[in-house]
Amino acid sequence: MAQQLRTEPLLVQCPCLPDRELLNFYIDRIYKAKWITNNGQLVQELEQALSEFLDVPYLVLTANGTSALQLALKLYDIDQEVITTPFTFAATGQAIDWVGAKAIFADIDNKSLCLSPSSVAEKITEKTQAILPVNVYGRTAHNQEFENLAKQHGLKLIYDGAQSFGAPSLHQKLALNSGDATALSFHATKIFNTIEGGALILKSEQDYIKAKSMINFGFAAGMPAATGTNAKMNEFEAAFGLANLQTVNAQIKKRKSLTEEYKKQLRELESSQVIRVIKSPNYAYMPIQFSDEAFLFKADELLQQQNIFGRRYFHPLQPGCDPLVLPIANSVSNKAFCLPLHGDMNKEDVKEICKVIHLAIKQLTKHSLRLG
Ligand code: T4K
Repeated sequence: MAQQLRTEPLLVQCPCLPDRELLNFYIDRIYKAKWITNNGQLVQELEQALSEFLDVPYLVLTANGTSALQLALKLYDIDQEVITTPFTFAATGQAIDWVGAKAIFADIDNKSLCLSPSSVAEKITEKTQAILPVNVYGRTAHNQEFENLAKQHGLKLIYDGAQSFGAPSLHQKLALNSGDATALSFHATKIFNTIEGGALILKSEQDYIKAKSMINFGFAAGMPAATGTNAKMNEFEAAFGLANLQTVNAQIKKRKSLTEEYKKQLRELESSQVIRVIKSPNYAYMPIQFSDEAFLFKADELLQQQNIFGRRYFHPLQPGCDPLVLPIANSVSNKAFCLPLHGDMNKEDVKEICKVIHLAIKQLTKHSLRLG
């Protein structure tokens, strides 16, 4: 491989920064109003704009995706067992733990990489109160089966849709409108960001009013009415969001064209089954799955030598789970790798990354490693 030329690291994600003039317009409004948090005008505008953009009935903005998940669990008084996936970011299990409930891990489906309904069905006990699937890489699957299971056993169905932000589409509609509630993350590294931030999508006005109160110390009509928390988004984050929302479709388009280039460059490795290119329907991530963990290690090593940094989303599995009884999640977690994908890169970057992956495979197969 040629000597490292890249002076700036190419990271797995890079935040989308809004147009400065547009951001200043919103910040000027904050200065004029002298109102910087507690359900200010910009938070209200962003809430409305996002409900329309995502085409969802009710949406409550929160401090981050983790607090949106905690809010959903508290909203439905979940304090016993919640069945979820081991193949997700640490926040999913931690949110369950934080509200005093217990995460019970079911295995994932090998094709969708999302929680497997048959594995969930095996874990339901009299203590189960909710099913919490995760829209991994923006994917969503088995929604009807989960609806049926929840209905049959009287369970709440709460989706972790932290990675699910996307342009309107049928898939997107399904991803955001299933179950009782869906938590979103607007963290800096997400397609749409408010620096830190998140939202909870809800189906009923009653849940919406309760959730709005819960993120503001349980206040109702200016008085503390129930136990709540402080999970509010502030006006500067909302300003960032309102400005970023103007360009989010362009961002998604750029990610789509980079994803297509990746697919083109990796086609040969995919047809020889050395890797599987995993679809991220909203272009949130560029995940691939190696047929052998050794390929992953080699590719990562050679990429790092070129100052390029992918990420093992998600490895290891969630703390507290036993990988030995979750064979599919364990195998996928050992071989999945997210390549850089964001608006700050171009097709030449993609070609370089794929060239390094080809080289890694070549180096290892030369040493007669058999594909699994
Ligand atoms: N559920 C799921 C399924 C999730 O994926 C997440 C969050 C949540 C729940 C919880 O939502 P939040 O409470 O976070 O809103 C990052 C994000 O921090 C996290 O939000 C996200 N998932 C997760 C998948 O990715 P790390 O630990 O990988 O972050 P970090 O700091 O290593 O950054 C990732 C890459 O981005 C690095 O290469 C550095 C780069 N970066 C990062 C930041 C913050 C930048 O270039 N600029 C930046 O400002 O978790």
